[in-house]
Amino acid sequence: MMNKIQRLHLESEQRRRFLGQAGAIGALSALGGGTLSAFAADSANPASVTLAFANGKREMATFPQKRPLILQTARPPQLETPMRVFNEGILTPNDAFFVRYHWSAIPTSIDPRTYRLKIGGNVNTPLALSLDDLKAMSKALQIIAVTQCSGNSRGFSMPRVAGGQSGNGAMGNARWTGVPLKAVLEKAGVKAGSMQVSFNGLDHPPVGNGPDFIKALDIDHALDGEVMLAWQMNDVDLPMLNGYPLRLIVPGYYGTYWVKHLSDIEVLDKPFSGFWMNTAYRIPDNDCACITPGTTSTMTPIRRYNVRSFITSLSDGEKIKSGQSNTLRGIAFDGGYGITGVAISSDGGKTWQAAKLGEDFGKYSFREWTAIFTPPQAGIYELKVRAINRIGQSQPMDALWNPSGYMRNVVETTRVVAI
Ligand SMILES: Nc1nc2c(c(=O)[nH]1)N[C@H]1C(S)=C(S)[C@@H](COP(=O)(O)O)O[C@H]1N2
Ligand SMILES: [Mo]
Repeated sequence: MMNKIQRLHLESEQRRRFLGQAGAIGALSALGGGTLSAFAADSANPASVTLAFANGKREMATFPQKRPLILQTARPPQLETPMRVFNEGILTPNDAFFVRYHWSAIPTSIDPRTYRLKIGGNVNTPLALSLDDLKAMSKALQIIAVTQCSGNSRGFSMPRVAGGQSGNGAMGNARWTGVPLKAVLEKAGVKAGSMQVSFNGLDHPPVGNGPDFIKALDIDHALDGEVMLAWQMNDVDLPMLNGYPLRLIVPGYYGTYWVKHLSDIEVLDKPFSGFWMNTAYRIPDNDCACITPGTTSTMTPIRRYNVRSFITSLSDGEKIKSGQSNTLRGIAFDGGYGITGVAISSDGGKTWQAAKLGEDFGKYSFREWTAIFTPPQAGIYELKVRAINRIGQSQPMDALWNPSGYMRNVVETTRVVAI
């Protein structure tokens, strides 16, 4: 355990690093309500947490506009949401929403008056749109959708793989407000023969050092009316670390496509070619996106989420009373077909009981579920949760494996002790 002085030192160290990155003196004021205050460690706000895999100890750290979150790296900021947050409600609060970046040169201050979104390439009329232009363009679109990092839960991969060793908290669910990407592309006039659209943000690699983070979508996907440009998250401006002032929302698709601080859109008359599509974020090109460790496969870009579900009301090792009924609660989601069923087992998967689904906030949202569990006698119970979606996709009982630790969606197990 760290003592209070060490903790404060760690925080001020992180604060210095974060604010020092772009040398942005104005960062504090630009971040407005951002809180940089130290926090006191107690059981609700521990100074560190231990994720349930080897070397899983992580400090909690406070970044601008964020409550203490699980620290993966400080430079660039990579923060994970503690699982108990997902039990507080179906929308993940902005100050608890996870953060992921690839390069440390991230913007810490952006002037909304001079910010412009450029649209160019294979279009009739290249555009440079202000935030006001965007807001005036079409009726605002709202959608509740999950963002999940491809490598969420990577730390549980066996055999272990390289990359950020995340627990299950590199995901979140928010209400996004913006305009359909389609409206912007139509305003620019997409020329015949266009194949893909690429997206770049204001962050960049350290000078002369590595490929800029740019992602691409097929033209039909970009024009589907659901992919959107959002300036609000849960009804307020995007937090800086989640992409202020504008980010791409790609419902049902892994977070890697949700480009933050979006600044350049380019329509392409041929497939995009770049590191973050051609080399990184690729999965085995088969139905399970999986291979046997030690073998190889042809690879394809990662796309939609598979089905996942979690118990959020109890954590591993928690004690409950035998003979008393407990309401188990949790969340489930998928890549946009919609969750149609959730089942619970209290005997390690031998028998299952249907859970009750909560309110439907749309096919891209977390879906709440509840189930009653009464442990008949004292002992250890292996609780398992498994969801199924509209097209019959579910979760494997044994974890699937791929070399990047992407798309983990094994049936989760929570062991509780009835006393
Ligand atoms: N500009 C920019 N956008 C980005 C990234 C990035 O490094 N730079 N990372 C992507 C990845 S891999 C993920 S998982 C999501 C995370 O979104 P969040 O930080 O808002 O949680 O942002 C995506 N958008
Ligand atoms: Mo990611």
